[in-house]
Amino acid sequence: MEFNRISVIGLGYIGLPTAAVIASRGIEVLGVDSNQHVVDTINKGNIHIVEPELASMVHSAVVDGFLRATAEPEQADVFLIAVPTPFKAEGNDDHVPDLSYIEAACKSIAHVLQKGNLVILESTSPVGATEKMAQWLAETRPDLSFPQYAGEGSDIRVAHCPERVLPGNILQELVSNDRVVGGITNRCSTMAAVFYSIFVKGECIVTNARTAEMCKLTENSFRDVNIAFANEMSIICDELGVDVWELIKLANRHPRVNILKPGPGVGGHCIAVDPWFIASQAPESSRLIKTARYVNDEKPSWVIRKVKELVEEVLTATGKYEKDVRVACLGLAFKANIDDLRESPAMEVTLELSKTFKNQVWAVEPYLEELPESLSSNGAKLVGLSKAMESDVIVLLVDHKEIVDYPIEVGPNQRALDTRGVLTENKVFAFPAKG
Ligand code: SAJ
Repeated sequence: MEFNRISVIGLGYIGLPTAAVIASRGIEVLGVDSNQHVVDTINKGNIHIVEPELASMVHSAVVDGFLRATAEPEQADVFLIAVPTPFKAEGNDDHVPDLSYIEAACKSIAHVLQKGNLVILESTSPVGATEKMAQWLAETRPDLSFPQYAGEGSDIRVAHCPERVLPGNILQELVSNDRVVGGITNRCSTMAAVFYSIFVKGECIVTNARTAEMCKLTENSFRDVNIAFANEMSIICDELGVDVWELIKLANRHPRVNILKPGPGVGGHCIAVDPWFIASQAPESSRLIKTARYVNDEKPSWVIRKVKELVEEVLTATGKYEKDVRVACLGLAFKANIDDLRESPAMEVTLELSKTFKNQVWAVEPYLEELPESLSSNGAKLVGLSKAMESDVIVLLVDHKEIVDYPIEVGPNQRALDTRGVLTENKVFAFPAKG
């Protein structure tokens, strides 16, 4: 089978880098996105998201004629679906995944499908989504045979291959990570694995579609549960007067202990979302997974309470009026060294503080040129690190390189809450010292 023309449906944080990497191998890629602004931006050789090295890769791919964007699907050999899988409507306590974007993508490509095509779902999905996708395609194209009915000899092959790349390091991980490929049939899996081997240097490991779906959800749930443990330890240690950062360094000296880092909460659109896909399908049995979600979701409120206590301490120590206190929040992104504010616990903390302490919050975010309206409308101001050092309470929320490298000193009348362990001295001395 030849892979001469690849169509990527959904040109977001996963679809666009994937399209660019494939195009950089000299293969024709057609990117499809329903947002005309995204299509126009890419066709001009520009990008609408921030990811290291992506801009130059997309620019070259467009200029060299290997990457083109369009709002309407066209014929191709392989269709990669990388559309969002959010929760259903806001306020949905059951966190049921919304597959409507996948359904719409299937319906949009169905009319251009040809015998021999391979359709791969990359979106993180609940177990059974790939089977549903195959069903939606089959319903729209009764003239073609699909693997769920025709087995190995089907006209169209369908597989799931979840994306597993880390924002901030996407272009490297797209190539170096192993891929888990789960087809509706063995032939679907093999064909998808051969396709990925065009640009993936890691191994392509073959399984079935349901296991591949569950594998992705399991990876992110594993990380969420482990971060919840670290976050819970940080709260317990605060109560018991133990430095959690020193504690974790010491405990991690044990050969079978590897505790992750506490933080202000878990952000992003993956780790805080995917565990719910498991919980919504197995609600009775997912007790640990759900508890981890609650622990991580409650961490920003704990941070906010601690900051309010520190403001009280400053008032007592200095005799200042509350209206004269300044709170500096260092970092707004959902994690270090990226500009992404979506689902960011640092944003949640800063927003709440800016409402409580109107016109008194200073925010530092090296990756922003202006503050989001939600913060500026509450009188928060974007400042540099040196100005932030003049504040009364310093709240360190994101360990961006610029913040870690800055020599932060907390004066006698100042207070600091370090949610990322940046200010903690290295108190773990090995003896005899290794030279
Ligand atoms: N975090 C901590 N402490 C830690 C590690 C992370 O508080 O020790 C926080 C971060 O600050 C951030 C959140 O967790 O707010 C998530 O960050 P992350 O770096 O753990 O993960 P993401 O969301 O950027 O990417 C994850 C990755 N999954 C795993 O590492 C298992 C990535 O490989 C997936 O492709 C991605 O989710 C995805 O798209 O699903």
